[in-house]
Amino acid sequence: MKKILITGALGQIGSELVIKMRKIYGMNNVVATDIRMGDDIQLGPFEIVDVTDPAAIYDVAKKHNVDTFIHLAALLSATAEAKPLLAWNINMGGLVNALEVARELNCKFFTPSSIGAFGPSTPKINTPQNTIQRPTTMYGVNKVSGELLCDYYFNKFGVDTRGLRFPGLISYMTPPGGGTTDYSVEIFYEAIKNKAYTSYIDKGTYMDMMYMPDALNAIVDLMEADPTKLINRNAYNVTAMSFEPEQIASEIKQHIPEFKIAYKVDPVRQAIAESWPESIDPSAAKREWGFKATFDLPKMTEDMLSKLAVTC
Ligand code: VAH
Repeated sequence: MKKILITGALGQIGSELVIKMRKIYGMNNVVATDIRMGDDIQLGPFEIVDVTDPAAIYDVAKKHNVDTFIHLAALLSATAEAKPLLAWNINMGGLVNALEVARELNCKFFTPSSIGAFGPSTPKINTPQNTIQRPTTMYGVNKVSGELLCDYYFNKFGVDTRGLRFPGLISYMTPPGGGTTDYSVEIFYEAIKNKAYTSYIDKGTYMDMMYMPDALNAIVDLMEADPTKLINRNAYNVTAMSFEPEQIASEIKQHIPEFKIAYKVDPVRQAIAESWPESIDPSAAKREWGFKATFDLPKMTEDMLSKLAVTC
């Protein structure tokens, strides 16, 4: 029976992944951990863990006898750019601590990379699985380093490491925090509440995006995949759509005709967005483990607005 430990369990991905994995593998077989106490997530095993404390991670993983380690705890791009040294300590210190525990306890291991692992010199359209990676943000440096560190732990120590380069993730259950792509979530909440949104990302700025249900399925499918088929194991490009603010606004207007978008560009997050690809190529993920996204922009917009209309 799988016994899974998830760090960053109160974050945008973690809070939904805990629920999904508990439905699949059993309530008591998924141990949620974060730096602070959660609330309803405590329906199952929950532990406070500071990922920069290697003993804390080891003790919890040993106590619960986990065999699968999902490491999500990290600072996202905008926060990392504001606090680069803290980001290095958490994103890299936490990752190496988690990898060491996975090595010592022989755990299968997952951690996400990001389209942030690419930089201005990366081909922007249909970005290949293997290409130039010279990111200009601390978050990007963390993600490229993380990909290479996970490759190292696989090649040197035989740790079964796996990872995905996520695009911006959109969810109605947990608001994002500190990301550059957060506008694509905020716009839905504001559309419901105020029928208007002021975007900090400029019109015409394309970024890859994916609806959270597709992201969660991708994690489960990759972790269940046949390891002999995994060539790019730690950094699969995955995406469902690429859009710019005017396009998501136009889709929302199909449901809320009076919705209005305005712009007050944040130069820091705009510069980060412009350093990333416009659209990445997910063909390696499709070929090696059958990646498939099911939500495009119209289908996601309809689902987001209908779900938020109930919760907001
Ligand atoms: C961020 N949501 O904006 C994250 C993600 C591709 C973007 O890594 O930092």
